[in-house]
Amino acid sequence: MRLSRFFLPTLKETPAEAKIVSHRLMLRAGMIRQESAGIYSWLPLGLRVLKNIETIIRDEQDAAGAQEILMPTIQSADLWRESGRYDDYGKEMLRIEDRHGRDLLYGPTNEEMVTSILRDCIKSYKQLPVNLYHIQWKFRDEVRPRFGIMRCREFLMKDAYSFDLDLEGAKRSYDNMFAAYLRTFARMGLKAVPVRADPGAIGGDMSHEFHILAETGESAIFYDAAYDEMTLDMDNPDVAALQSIYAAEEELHDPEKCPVADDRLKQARGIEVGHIFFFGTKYSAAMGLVVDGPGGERITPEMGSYGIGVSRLPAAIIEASHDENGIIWPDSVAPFAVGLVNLKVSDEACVSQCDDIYDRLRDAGIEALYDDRDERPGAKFADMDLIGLPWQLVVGPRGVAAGTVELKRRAGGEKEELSLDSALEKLTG
Ligand code: P5A
Repeated sequence: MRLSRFFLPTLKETPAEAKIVSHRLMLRAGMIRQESAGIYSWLPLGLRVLKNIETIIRDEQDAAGAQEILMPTIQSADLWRESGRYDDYGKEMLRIEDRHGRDLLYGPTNEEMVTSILRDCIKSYKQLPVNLYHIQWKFRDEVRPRFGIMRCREFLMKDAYSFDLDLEGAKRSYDNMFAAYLRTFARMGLKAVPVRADPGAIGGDMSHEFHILAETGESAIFYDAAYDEMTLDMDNPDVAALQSIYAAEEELHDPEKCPVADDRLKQARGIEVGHIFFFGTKYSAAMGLVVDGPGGERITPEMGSYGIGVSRLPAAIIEASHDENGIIWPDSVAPFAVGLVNLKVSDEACVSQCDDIYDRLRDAGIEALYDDRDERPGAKFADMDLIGLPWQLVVGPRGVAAGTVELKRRAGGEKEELSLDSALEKLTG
């Protein structure tokens, strides 16, 4: 993509309303735009990151055996009357009336809907276990939307729902998602801390939140130093060992009853990027989801649900990975792999060299953002640092004469003068 054609409305000034660094950088880098309180448009640079994050999540959900579906954003109030949550959910639910006077709502979550799908579509124990997920927009009329897309009203969630025949199977499904979450966040360059949490409006008696440590995190978490000392094999994380380590979100942490000695107890701020729940038959029983067992007995499936804050993740990643000049994207989610910078667009040799590199990168399957604008080098470097692409490949008249290019790694800032072939090799390797 040529930067001269790319819709990238960067801001020079730091927007006054943005209180935390991820919000400031996302606005300055032209990733998002606020439409109304807690409601955002995603501009091309931001959407590319969001899509990459979605892809990693989808990949790990599929690998864990969950199957993708797509449920609507608008739901019927009657479904929620069946579970009893229509009245319980309160003001966070956006309620809508259609032209026929029927009560609808913009879904804040989908436990009821997915339970009704299973109720209508399965009859036998042979059709279980099953885990269905979707990646869909949600609406929660938060009292205080803040920090940009971190806590907003309209947000993208990955939500999965598991159905099992017995408690043992349900715990296996829970642990399976637990492990998938650790892998998912690790692939985004994030170390997530799983902590016991309060299930709140979703219900049930066991839940874990996954937190990214950051000063600006909205939650306080407490955990045993053993977690930091543990080496985790992300391909096959030891879920039982992890769950046995004390770790709790503020509301569940009771200093009186905490089994960890003071000098071993860590306190930190965290951004909640995922939350998983085990709630047994709360929805299946209330909504009459039953299957026939092997001996003709009626079985009410045990359920769990598993959420990831997809649209919160770009902000969480930025909180964890930035410097004073801007964002530092991990390779796996970066909007482009490399920024190709032409320092002098009035120089024919530079232009033809850059055009050639641009074609070769494309042929090698590497996505580049090609800064072909007629701007000062300082402005080009500042923009590249701001938008945080993992590599910068810089072409100027001196290098062209010497047969070299400069390759800079955004994280760490190391620069190397290399022949074009070695630079390309480094990028493709
Ligand atoms: C789990 C999946 C649920 O809704 N039902 C389906 C369960 N869980 S949750 O904890 O309430 O939300 C899951 C994740 O969504 C993100 N999230 C938000 N992101 C941005 N703005 C919000 N207002 C918001 N609310 C929740 C969080 O990452 C949360 O862990």
